[in-house]
Amino acid sequence: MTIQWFPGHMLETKKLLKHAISKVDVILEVLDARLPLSSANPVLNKLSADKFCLKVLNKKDLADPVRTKAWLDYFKKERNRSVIAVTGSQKEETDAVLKYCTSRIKRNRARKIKIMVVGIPNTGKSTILNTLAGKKIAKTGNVPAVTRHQQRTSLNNNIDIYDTPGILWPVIEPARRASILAASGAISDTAIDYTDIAFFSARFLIESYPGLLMHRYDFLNSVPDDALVLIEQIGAARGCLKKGGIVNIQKASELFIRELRAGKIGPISFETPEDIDDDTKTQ
Ligand SMILES: Nc1nc2c(ncn2[C@@H]2O[C@H](COP(=O)(O)OP(=O)(O)OP(=O)(O)O)[C@@H](O)[C@H]2O)c(=O)[nH]1
Ligand SMILES: [Mg+2]
Repeated sequence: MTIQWFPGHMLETKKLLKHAISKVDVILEVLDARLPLSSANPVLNKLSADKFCLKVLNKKDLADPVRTKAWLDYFKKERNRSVIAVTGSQKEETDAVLKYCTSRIKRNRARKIKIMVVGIPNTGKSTILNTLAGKKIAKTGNVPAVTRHQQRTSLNNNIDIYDTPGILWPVIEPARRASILAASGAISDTAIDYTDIAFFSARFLIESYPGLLMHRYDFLNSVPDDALVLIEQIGAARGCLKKGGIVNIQKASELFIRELRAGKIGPISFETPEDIDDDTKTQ
């Protein structure tokens, strides 16, 4: 499966960023802590290559803490990059992000510090901005592509922060990456097939987090080997049925993905730093 979802405002934003990035002091690249590899936009990486970039692993509360720690250790080794993990609604944590940014810049009081927040859709860029500002300035929402235009906000301490629309790239491949992005909620509903994503996610959870599945779905006698069987059992237990008592796989898939995205199955991460060198995982 590849995904193609590149609406016009993303192309516009990409063009804007090409010029705007050179004028800012720091880039905050907001990644999804559950998928720090797949949520890193190669286009943004290229555009920000010469700038100091702080990678913010957001949605820490939804991610596997052991894997997040491994990612923090991994990213700390990158040149011109630093990393921090946060929950976007937590003021103390986002303030730490700001403090880190300002500590990296030689301050000239006459000039405002410019920070630009970038990333793929739905990683929590606008949420972080709102938490930093202490009020709801930017619209947020649990669907991708909520922000459609760049927005500047002046914070108290002589800092201007720019929120930008989440952007992807024209063709998302390989299949594993497309599936992980879709499972996380970064891709529009119009471009994905919920049953495909649910089967992918079920296979992943059976392999990597069987204990969480048993805990959440306590009606299971054991974790099935097969993704279809798992989705069927969840659908049956949760009343996702068609006429005649047959499980409605589409409905069961949607329910499963909703629960996964909301963290109801537990804190999970799709990727570890080892995946970077593991070609077989990107097929
Ligand atoms: N659990 C959890 N949810 C978060 C966190 N940060 C943001 N969210 C939720 O994630 C969803 C997307 O947040 P936004 O701030 O709109 O994301 P965005 O990156 O601005 O998205 P676009 O504007 O579409 O690019 C919203 O439902 C937020 O409430 C977090 O740290 N933890
Ligand atoms: Mg936004």
